[in-house]
Amino acid sequence: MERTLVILKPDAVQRRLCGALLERFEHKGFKIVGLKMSVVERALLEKHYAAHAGKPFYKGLLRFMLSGPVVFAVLEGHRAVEVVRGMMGKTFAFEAAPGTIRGDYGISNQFNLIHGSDSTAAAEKEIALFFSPAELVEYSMDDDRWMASD
Ligand code: IDP
Ligand code: MG
Repeated sequence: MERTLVILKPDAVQRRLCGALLERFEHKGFKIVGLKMSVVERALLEKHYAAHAGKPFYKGLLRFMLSGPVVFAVLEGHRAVEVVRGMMGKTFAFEAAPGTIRGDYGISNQFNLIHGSDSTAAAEKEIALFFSPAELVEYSMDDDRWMASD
């Protein structure tokens, strides 16, 4: 089953939206297989956002992401990467469609509440960057026969 990495960014934590955002993913049918909170280590964040190094918003992005604690979640489910990206909405919250997380809770370009891996290859890398194997939990759910098959 596919996995993806979600980060509830510092604005989501400060605005007390973590529960509301995780609830959306649970209601959709995802299984939480990893969950923790911390201030991100700068070195890990630089690796995570390496593709954006040098872009005009990069320094501000690092400052924002280091400004307070975040919540890391690994979600497992059918086509997790694509479905979670869809639930997040477009990058700039002011453009994100109503019904998406960014569309319902934000309006800023930068403070857009949530990160989600944008490909299965990125998901694999990002999960390994922020979680040790022992922090990922294998378990079955009683509703798997409804939620977990193609
Ligand atoms: P994504 O989070 O939707 O995948 P990316 O293009 O990967 O979007 O950008 C990473 C993050 O950098 C965004 O979520 C947002 O917080 C920030 N960001 C991207 N582009 C801009 C910009 O033009 N101005 C300010 N912040 C930006
Ligand atoms: Mg991205």
